[in-house]
Amino acid sequence: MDFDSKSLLTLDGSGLRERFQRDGVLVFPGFFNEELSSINLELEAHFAPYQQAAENNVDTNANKHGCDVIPWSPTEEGNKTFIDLKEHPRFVQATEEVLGEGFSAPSSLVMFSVGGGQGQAWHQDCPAGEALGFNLNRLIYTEDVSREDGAVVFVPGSHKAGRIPPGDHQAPIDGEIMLEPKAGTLVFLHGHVFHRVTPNLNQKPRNSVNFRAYPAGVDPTVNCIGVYRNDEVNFCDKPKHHDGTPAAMPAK
Ligand SMILES: O=C(O)CCC(=O)C(=O)O
Repeated sequence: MDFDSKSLLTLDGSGLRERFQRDGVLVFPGFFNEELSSINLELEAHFAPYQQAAENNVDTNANKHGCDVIPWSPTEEGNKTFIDLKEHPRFVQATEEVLGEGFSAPSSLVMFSVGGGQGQAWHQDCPAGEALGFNLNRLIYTEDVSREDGAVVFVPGSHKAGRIPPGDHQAPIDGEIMLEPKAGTLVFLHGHVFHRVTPNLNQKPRNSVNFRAYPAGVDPTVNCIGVYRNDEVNFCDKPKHHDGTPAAMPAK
């Protein structure tokens, strides 16, 4: 299966939708270009203190052991660069082609990890099942991401396979594709697709920008429960801090 082809950019709306329904994944290399430098400046400014703290081994809330993803919601803070990115006309159009009219995208989530992070264990962003609906991850990579930085791995078609089976957090699953996205790549990833991020093997920080979107009528609270191979995590009770192993469910 070809997940790194520019041809996706030339598919018409119905082609995109059909391909998304089949695979649960669309990869658009080079979707963003001239926007990248200003986004990277914003990211650098926001995350510099965290990076500095990590380099100096300072134990802050943000880089506590077992917390290697530091989240940021820039549009909620009124950050103009990220608001413009979210409203980028081709980006909105591609989303509409895949999800249909009336989709919502209430939030933004930048995930930053300092070097040496554990990546993210296999998961689905919400419980599989037609009734609840799903989120669409709209992931933007603003810098080249290599295998050593933390590749994103997904199993095409697994959004139709029900709950992710039990197993090891990073053990390969049949049919998985490992993507090392280049700067400017946009990935549309169905929230039920099995996916993970491989551990960061170097000291280079890694980030991804995610503007999650929901088909009309789907409540964003579908994302409250993250589904891991051996566990579930209630992110509405607990902030999304991945450390490669799921946090325990709060006692009922
Ligand atoms: O950072 C990435 O590449 C993927 C993020 C992800 O898995 C998620 O937001 O659920």
